[in-house]
Amino acid sequence: MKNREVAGLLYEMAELLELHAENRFKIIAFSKAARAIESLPEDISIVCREKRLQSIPGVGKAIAQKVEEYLKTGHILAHEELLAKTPPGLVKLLQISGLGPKTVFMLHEKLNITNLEELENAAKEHRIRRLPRMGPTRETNILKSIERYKKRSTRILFSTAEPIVNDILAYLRGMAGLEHITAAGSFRRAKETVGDIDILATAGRPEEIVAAFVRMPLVEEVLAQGPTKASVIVKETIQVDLRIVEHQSFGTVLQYFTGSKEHNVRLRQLALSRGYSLSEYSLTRLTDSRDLFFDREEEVYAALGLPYIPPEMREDRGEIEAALRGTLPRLLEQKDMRGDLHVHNNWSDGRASILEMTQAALDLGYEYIALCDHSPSIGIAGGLTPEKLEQKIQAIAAVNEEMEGMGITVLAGTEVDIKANGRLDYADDLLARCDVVVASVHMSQQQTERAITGRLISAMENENVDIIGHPTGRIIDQREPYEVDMQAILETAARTNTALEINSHPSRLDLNDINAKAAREMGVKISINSDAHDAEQLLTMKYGVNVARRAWLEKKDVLNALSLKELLSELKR
Ligand code: DGT
Ligand code: CA
Ligand code: CA
Ligand code: ZN
Repeated sequence: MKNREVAGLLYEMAELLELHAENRFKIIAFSKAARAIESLPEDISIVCREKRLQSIPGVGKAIAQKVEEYLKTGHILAHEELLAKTPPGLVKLLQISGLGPKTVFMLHEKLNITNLEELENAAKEHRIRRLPRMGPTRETNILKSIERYKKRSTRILFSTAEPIVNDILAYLRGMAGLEHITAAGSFRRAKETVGDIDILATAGRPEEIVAAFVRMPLVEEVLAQGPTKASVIVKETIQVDLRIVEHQSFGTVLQYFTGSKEHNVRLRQLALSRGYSLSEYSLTRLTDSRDLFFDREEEVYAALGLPYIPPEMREDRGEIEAALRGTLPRLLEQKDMRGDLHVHNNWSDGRASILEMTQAALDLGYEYIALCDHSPSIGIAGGLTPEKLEQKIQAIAAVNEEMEGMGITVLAGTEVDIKANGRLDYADDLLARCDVVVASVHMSQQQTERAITGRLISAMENENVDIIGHPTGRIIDQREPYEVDMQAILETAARTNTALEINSHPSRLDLNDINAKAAREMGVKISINSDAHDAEQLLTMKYGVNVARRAWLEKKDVLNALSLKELLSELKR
């Protein structure tokens, strides 16, 4: 199928037209048509042969002719003419905020600037300020925008976006006339990182909400503002898009802007196969073009004959098929968590005492908490000598006596290091006396895939090891996962009944959603642990629960969603 190819070409035409300051409507027409063709469920060549191109929504006569030209000759003359008069790096410059098509073209004509680097050099050498309508201020602003653009290309952690979203929603909820408001996009799907923040609302007087939004104290720059939408920058680099939409379409709009794009493409194909065309505005019956409007998202799925699919699952990873078969999982929820099996305390590098951590766990409604200190080879983290670990086991017994009847049990744990040679950092008889053993790789992460995989496998084969901590070692944006044969790890975990951790530290989230989903499919248990070093960090559990939901995990798949009694019989000892 050439659908993607054709769509790509039309998107490019839209960008080129923008650069040459062509008519807005023409530009919008090209990107609309591109989007429609991209998600078309049938082969564009067949549609063309059967002279049905103009039945595709958004494809008019002029664009249909260009598509036909491409399919017949392999090129579009108008596209080649546009390309011929446009240096390749120029299109990208449109993404620098404050640079419109006219300015970009002028910079090209007067200074022969063709890409970002040349633009930056010209600004630094003060060649831009001498141009008509420019001056020193605009030159400085261009430099600032370039800096921001460079930073903006990186995504932000979910946990960074979360307080921003909460602040914005709380702020706008205080406005008169506001009805619904919710975050959409990757944030609503609880992805580990988000590119930008999307917010949708309905309101009686949209202009007033948009005006309040761009004037919020945290807004640093307004990128665009219209009667029903605006885009702003907060915290230097984070883009937030607000759209105020029609009340009657809120269900379809929320569905559309929650994404993912891949899920939406599949859903629209399903709609077509059932005789409907699904857009952000409505579900249109193809036989009589009648629009059905939904103000609730559940109704959109129901109208297509599907149960509600939770946002975290909307990645086209089989959720639509599962929904059709009626086999969607009942996703784990935060309130299902009964304890935390990997937290630290001040016996090693933690900041709170055993008692403080236990009290905090009790306040969260947990039934148990496992206090895991590092082992000796992690010297910098104050790893416990074997003697110290013995003492800690006794101290925990004393705490349990003290907490008798309070409804919480403290488990004596350890996060034992898996050494470079694959051995564990404590003797087996000592490990056997712990209630919970988490084994993790910390040192020699540069080893080959074979070596690291071997270390993890031998740790899992030790009957004292209950959980593998942060199994791939990745830290988002800072450290790549170590080389590891995940398939072999999952097979061994299943065979030895060892749980794998979803470490809920917001920069770790290790296992990630994809690996955790594969683990579930192989019957491997998951333990979601905060790895908290103080009481407050216990609250990061929710980020691990997000990953678990994106991995389709149910309560029964998660070790620490079990009651204490069930947990103790599940653990190997
Ligand atoms: P992000 O921001 O990169 O983390 O990811 P999203 O998923 O939030 O993407 P974004 O902000 O570009 O758009 C929000 C949603 O809008 C997206 O998940 C699906 C929908 N959407 C946006 N553009 C398109 C498109 O070209 N085609 C389709 N089918 N859906 C789109
Ligand atoms: Ca987004
Ligand atoms: Ca967006
Ligand atoms: Zn740890």
